[in-house]
Amino acid sequence: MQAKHGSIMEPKLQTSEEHRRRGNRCWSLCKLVGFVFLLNFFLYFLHLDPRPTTVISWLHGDVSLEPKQPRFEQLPRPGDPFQFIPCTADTKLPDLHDKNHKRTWANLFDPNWENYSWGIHDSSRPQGIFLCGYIDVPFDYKNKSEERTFRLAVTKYQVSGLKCRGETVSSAAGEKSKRTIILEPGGPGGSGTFSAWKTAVNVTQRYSDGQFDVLGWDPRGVNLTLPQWSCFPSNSHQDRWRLLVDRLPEMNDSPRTQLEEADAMNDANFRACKERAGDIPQFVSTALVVRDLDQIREALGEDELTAYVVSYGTTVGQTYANMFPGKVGRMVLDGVCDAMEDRKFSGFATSALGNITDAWHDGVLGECVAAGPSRCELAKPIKGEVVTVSDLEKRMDNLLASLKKRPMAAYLPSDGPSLVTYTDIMRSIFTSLYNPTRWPALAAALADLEQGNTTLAAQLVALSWTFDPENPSKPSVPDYHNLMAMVVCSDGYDAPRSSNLDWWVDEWEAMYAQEKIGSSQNFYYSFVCQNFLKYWPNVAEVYRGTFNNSLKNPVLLVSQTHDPATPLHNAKRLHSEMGKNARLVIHHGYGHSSVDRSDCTDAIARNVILKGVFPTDLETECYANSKPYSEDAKKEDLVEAWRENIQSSGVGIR
Ligand SMILES: *[C@@H]1O[C@H](CO)[C@@H](O)[C@H](O)[C@H]1NC(C)=O
Ligand SMILES: *[C@@H]1O[C@H](CO)[C@@H](O)[C@H](O)[C@H]1NC(C)=O
Ligand SMILES: *[C@@H]1O[C@H](CO)[C@@H](O)[C@H](O)[C@H]1NC(C)=O
Ligand SMILES: *[C@@H]1O[C@H](CO)[C@@H](O)[C@H](O)[C@H]1NC(C)=O
Ligand SMILES: *[C@@H]1O[C@H](CO)[C@@H](O)[C@H](O)[C@H]1NC(C)=O
Ligand SMILES: *[C@@H]1O[C@H](CO)[C@@H](O)[C@H](O)[C@H]1NC(C)=O
Ligand SMILES: CC(=O)N[C@H]1CO[C@H](CO)[C@@H](O)[C@@H]1O
Repeated sequence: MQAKHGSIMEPKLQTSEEHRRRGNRCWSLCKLVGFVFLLNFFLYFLHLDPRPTTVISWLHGDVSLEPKQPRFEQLPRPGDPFQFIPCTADTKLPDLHDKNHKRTWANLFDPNWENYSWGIHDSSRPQGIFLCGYIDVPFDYKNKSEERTFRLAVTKYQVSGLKCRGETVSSAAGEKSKRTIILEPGGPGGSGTFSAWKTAVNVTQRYSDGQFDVLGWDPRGVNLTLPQWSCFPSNSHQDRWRLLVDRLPEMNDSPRTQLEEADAMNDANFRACKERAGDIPQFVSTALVVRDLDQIREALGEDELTAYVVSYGTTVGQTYANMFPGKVGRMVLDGVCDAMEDRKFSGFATSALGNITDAWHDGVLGECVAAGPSRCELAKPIKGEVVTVSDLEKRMDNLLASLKKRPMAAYLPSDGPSLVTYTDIMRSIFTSLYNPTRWPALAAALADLEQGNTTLAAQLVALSWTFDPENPSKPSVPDYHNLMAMVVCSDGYDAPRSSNLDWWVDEWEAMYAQEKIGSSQNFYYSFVCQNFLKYWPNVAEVYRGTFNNSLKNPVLLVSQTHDPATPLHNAKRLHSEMGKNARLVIHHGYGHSSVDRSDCTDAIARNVILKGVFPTDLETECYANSKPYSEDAKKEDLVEAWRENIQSSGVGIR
């Protein structure tokens, strides 16, 4: 097991100009307080000593008494369970073995406000600030003799900003909001702190008119939370391993031979995790994450949970709602999983299959033809003939079949020799289905490949590697692929299964017959679990109750019609069990979760989070604001858009 610290701080969100504005606000506020104070002195003085020179010297004194810098309150506040301090580039969680961790952490407080990260400035309200903190939770809530703890990294965007020292005028500054929107970005393996940095300013505006704080945490085994581990010594080892394993079963004339190899590799992979992480993977199941979430709610001092959870986060959300029905406040579950599926051995993999094809066919190809050649490269007429969806589908089948037979050579100035393989392109297509902003790039790359130009495809594929040649010594980050496997395998640890590989070959064949784009990739997510119990037989806790408990408040389910990961029928199944304890928004749009924005969906979610008002109808239909491929884009921008999308979506099959 290795303990490595990453920096908590994201790049500054804000220009120094904006810093200064906020600084000046506090500064002028402090000046005002100081001035009133001094005015009293001044009047007092006039009585005692009317000599003007003295008065002037006191007024000069006024100026020099004023702080040269705005001075914000010292943090952490005593008794704060999260020990929140303003995040700076130096805030790193204290080591788990540090007996004086609170003092170590408090010493990281930096009085220089220019090092803080402020949110967007809005003249009508104080400027928000990013605060960093942590909370310790037990490995196992049910085993009192288990003394180990996780130290969960927490990042909060506090909309009221910070209090100035001695400030009495605006007492709301620096106070927490009435409710806090807690984020769970999914995965499993998605980083909530990262999500808070990326989305909190947007989330509080979108769902609470900027009124509620937003908090993200890194669940067990994720990103900055301690202990950290990785099954690989470095990012380059992780990439090398992926190169070895990255062959889909259909690549081999005998899928069975491919699965034999994959099974041996999964075994080797988990063996490495066991050596490096020990028994920790027994303590990362969803039920434990749910208990952690309740600790966070409790530590916030809020009676009810307010949350915006996405994808696998909805598994956490629905499990939370049924483990803590009396604590359900205002919860929005976006991109709905069906946690019941996860109790089946390959449930995690199979539920989305039908809709992956729809997303590819109706979405990437169909919307391309609808948008036309000026916006989608694949729609360019061939030999003067207008492109139809069925032509396009045939062309893509041919391209994929040809790549399956033989990869295409490529060259990138940055990497030297490159290759575009069938597996690379299948992965690129599948992951693109998650967000239509990637489709113009995908379409351009596929169109170029058809013409024999591999450059753009190679550029996009290269973005998926974790090794950074510019920064070769960059340490290994906790690898979310393995964390995801550990959570999925824990949640379904007791599902009936066969250890006979023939059973798995049949399983794969049935999936592949149903669907060609995502089935093999999804299949591998379940197949790894074949080797899980060999290394971690004692999963600490799972939730095996039903999902029909009576909740204090209903939850809002938001589910998409063309979601490649969490299909609408998941949400409908869950809704049929939850009944009046849930409301469903059927969001007509592309991509995974409501990335394809809809003002209608947003308004409903805002009513829930800001006002606690739920739709009266059990089901509501909403439509995305716009269609994919709606903007013209240059090729260079396409690569950039792809990179940004990879970085901002972070991780996750779901
Ligand atoms: C904080 O600010 C000071 C002064 O501007 C600077 O010297 C220091 O490097 C900053 N620290 C961080 C962590 O940015
Ligand atoms: C409880 O924790 C202790 C200490 O790690 C361990 O020895 C014991 O096996 C655990 N008991 C159960 C039931 O998991
Ligand atoms: C971990 O979180 C930090 C910020 O909290 C972020 O900068 C970094 O990208 C995250 N890393 C991963 C692998 O999610
Ligand atoms: C949030 O971000 C989305 C796109 O990322 C944007 O369309 C929307 O306007 C933003 N909302 C707010 C309130 O900032
Ligand atoms: C291939 O595509 C790249 C990037 O899209 C472009 O810069 C290059 O000119 C193309 N090469 C040929 C031979 O058309
Ligand atoms: C929940 O569903 C189960 C069957 O799945 C049923 O036995 C139980 O009575 C239901 N509970 C509630 C509160 O409706
Ligand atoms: C939009 C769409 O075609 N959705 C399909 C998703 O998959 C289910 C079956 O798994 C179909 O019933 C839906 O029509």
